[in-house]
Amino acid sequence: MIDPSRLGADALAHLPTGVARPTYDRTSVESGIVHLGIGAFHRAHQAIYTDAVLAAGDRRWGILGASLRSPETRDALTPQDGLYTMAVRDAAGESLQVVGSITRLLVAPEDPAALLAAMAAPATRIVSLTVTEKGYCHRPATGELDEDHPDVRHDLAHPDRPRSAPGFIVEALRMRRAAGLPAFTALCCDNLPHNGATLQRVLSRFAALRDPDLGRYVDGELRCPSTMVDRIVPATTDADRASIAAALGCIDVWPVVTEPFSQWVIEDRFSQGRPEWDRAGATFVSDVAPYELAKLRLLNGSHSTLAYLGYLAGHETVADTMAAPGFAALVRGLMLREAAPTLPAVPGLDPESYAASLIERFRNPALRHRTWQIAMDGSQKLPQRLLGTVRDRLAAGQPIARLALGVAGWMRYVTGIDEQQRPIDVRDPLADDLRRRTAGLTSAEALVAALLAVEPVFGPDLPQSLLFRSAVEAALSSLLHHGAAATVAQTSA
Ligand code: CS2
Repeated sequence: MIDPSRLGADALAHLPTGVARPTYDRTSVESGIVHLGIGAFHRAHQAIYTDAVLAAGDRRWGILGASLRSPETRDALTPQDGLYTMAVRDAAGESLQVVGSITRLLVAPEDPAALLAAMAAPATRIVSLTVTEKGYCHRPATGELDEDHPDVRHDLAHPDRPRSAPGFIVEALRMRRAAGLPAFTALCCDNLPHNGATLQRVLSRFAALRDPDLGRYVDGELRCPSTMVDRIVPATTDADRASIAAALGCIDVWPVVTEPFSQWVIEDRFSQGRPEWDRAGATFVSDVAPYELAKLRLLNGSHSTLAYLGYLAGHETVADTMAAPGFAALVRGLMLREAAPTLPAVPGLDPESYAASLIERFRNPALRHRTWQIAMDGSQKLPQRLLGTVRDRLAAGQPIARLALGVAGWMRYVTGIDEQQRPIDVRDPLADDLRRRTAGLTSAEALVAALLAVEPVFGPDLPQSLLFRSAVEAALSSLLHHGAAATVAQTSA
């Protein structure tokens, strides 16, 4: 039964003229891409580039989206024929676009066989992923498969009913091989270091644990190009739903909100062809590494630092945090004085203007990007965002004061108690372990000792560095005694 008040194929013709909408016949679209993890980031990034490719006439690249965890997105978008709205916002205002590139949605836990069938289908040429850093079942400090991960153990024991992304991908590859079909390309679109190589390593090892011959096949036949993905996409709020419904004249249960800026750099290494995403603004290169490193260390390193210290200082959003004394200077210093000197040259990227554009993006008053949202999964994010930079600075005998303050902010945050003695809702795969390790500890020395011992985060080397330990202890001591706002306000630019 069509709900006239709800966004859907029938509502497209009635939308206000200013709202962009799909101009192509969606019924002629083939699903050439299966995407794992249809969260807001994917829907404001890859799905937008792909929508433009479909509009340009290549109908092979529709997206079949699958959630590996919850049915929410499927439940929201399926009654809307897969359509949803992207709101692009900045100080100048808002523009709306209804997006048509996602043509079907599945929920893996409900029907793993249906997802495997879609991934093993002849038309499927690319399997892409945004499953967040923790969705790869790897050890963040080393990038190796975590063979003790409960989902890995489950999927090795039940290969035809996987739970994890590695489990689904390897089983689908086995099915394609058995059917005489070529391997698809596996395209990681998450903020992992060397994300293509990390995915390849995880999949090859998982396959080898299942069957050494399958391991050799995955190693030899599967291509996992690396990518650098960039767009700030806060979680959608009810206020967003209400304002967008008012602008559309109908209800979209799950729109996405984002900024004007978008970047996608992709290693051009696909086994069965790929969409011309470059015609929609993406960049194909032979080596993504310099772009990825710059983005992870400058943008994401600053984001995590702002998230922990901003949250502790009582700021709900990144824009609020940037308006408070010392925070803009702190991240400018972290980017230009500490991170940028560790980067190789990046074609077309000047660190000064890149840092200035990031500061403008962080300041965007129209985006309510919560510090709490970015603070999630720090144990999975810190290695590539701050600790890699720390290692390079220590190796070069260079100071690390601002990086150490970012790490100390995370340590203070994962104690789970804020500066008003209220509990913090710490979301992290290691949250229970981190809380156990810090329970009852009050001194900077004791907290640093307890948390540096978390090897999946800090590895075997950083706990041995007296320079690192003392820098983090000094920063944490200031946070404990003076609070985040005062500590940041007195940090030099
Ligand atoms: C953020 C990223 O939540 C987070 O961890 O730092 O999602 C960030 O917004 C994107 O990487 C920007 O491209």
